[in-house]
Amino acid sequence: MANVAVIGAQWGDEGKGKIVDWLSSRAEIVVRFQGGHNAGHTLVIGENVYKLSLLPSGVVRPGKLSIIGNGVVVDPWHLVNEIEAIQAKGVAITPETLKLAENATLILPLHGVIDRLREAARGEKKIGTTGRGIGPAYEDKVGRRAIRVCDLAEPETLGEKVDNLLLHHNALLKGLGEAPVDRDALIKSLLEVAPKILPYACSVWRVLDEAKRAGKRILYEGAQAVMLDVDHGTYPFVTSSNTLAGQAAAGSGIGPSAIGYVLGIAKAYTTRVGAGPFPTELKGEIGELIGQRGAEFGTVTGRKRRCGWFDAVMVRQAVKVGGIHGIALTKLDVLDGLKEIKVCVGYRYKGRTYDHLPPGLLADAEIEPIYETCEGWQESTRGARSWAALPATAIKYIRRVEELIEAPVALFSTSPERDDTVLVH
Ligand code: 2SA
Ligand code: MG
Repeated sequence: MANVAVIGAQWGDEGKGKIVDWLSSRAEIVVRFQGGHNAGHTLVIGENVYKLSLLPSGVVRPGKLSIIGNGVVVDPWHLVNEIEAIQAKGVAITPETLKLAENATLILPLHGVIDRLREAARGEKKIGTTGRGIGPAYEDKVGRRAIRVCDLAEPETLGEKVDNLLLHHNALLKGLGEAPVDRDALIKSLLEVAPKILPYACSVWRVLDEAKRAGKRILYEGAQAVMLDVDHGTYPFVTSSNTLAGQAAAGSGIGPSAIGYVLGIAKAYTTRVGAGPFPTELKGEIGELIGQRGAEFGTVTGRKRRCGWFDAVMVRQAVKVGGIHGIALTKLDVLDGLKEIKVCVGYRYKGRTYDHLPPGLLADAEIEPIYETCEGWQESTRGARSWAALPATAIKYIRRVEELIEAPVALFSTSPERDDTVLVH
């Protein structure tokens, strides 16, 4: 197996965690390269359920090296809590098994405050963020005023950096009539958390370079998805990072040739959490049914996910812009028993048809999906462990999806269990 990058091909929650966990049995290193604790993965391993949001999914497998790359925004307090929660389940996490990029940007409490204030101010027009401070932290990074992991190791210059940061934020907070951030309290809490995360900090690029030269297999674990990418997604209803596989290189400090195979994850239907356009959304009974059966609630915030039919136009675009070689199709079993299954093959808008997502029109509710109807299957596919165990109509559905998205379905999965993952090609 070459190195693999796993990315979401829709709007997130496609089941990346499960696939990454499954693939990590064949890799030595698992790397997160963007996003932060806005991601949410639920791993079901035997009796144990692990909820991860910042730690790479390989962390629950003994003997794997987990890496948090520089492209990730790291809330140090959250990181400590998550490490402790996973350790409490008997999983060993040590500076030998977890490496944190010293040049990663920190999420500070003020970022969460700003995120939530802005969302409240937008009212009806809110993005529907996770409220975790992701956007404001990336803004500070690009604005060249962020506090980074390595800054925690230099208490003598931390005050200066915090002053530079607050020069920006306190002026804005004042304008909004909000209390300014207390400089000394922020420095104190950063210095308190520092000894808990600094043992994991290192030059991740060097670790990866050595791994690459030693021929170790690397798995890059994307968070969120192509349609939430800040450039290629349904802007402005996106997250604040690049979620494409290309970011795996920049977000961890390794050249693009070290990425290898790009696996996109897509559900056999579509979900979205948060606001923004969703042409194939089903607001009635079928949408409810899919949501119930698929247990479609956010891992991080518990928010109910919006559900709809598979949008082949959107996934095809994700395949192209994401450089996706193959798709892992998940949650096929959720569609069991439906008489008919629809697939979006184009959009209609003001009398014109489109075979792609027009960036300027997307936010318009008037955009209408053009559907093709596939025959459903009455048999249960839950836990199917081979291609042969699938009903003929389910196979036909998968084949049609492959044609429409112009990429092969390389894997499919039919339950949250680690072993119910089938390699097709
Ligand atoms: P943010 O917080 O700034 O990244 O939010 C911006 C948009 O990105 C969406 N987003 C997500 N969508 C799906 N899943 C995500 N992670 C959690 C999960 C979500 C949860 O895996 O279940 O628990 O609610 C995720 N993270 C960000 C978000 O909904 C906004 O549309
Ligand atoms: Mg998730």
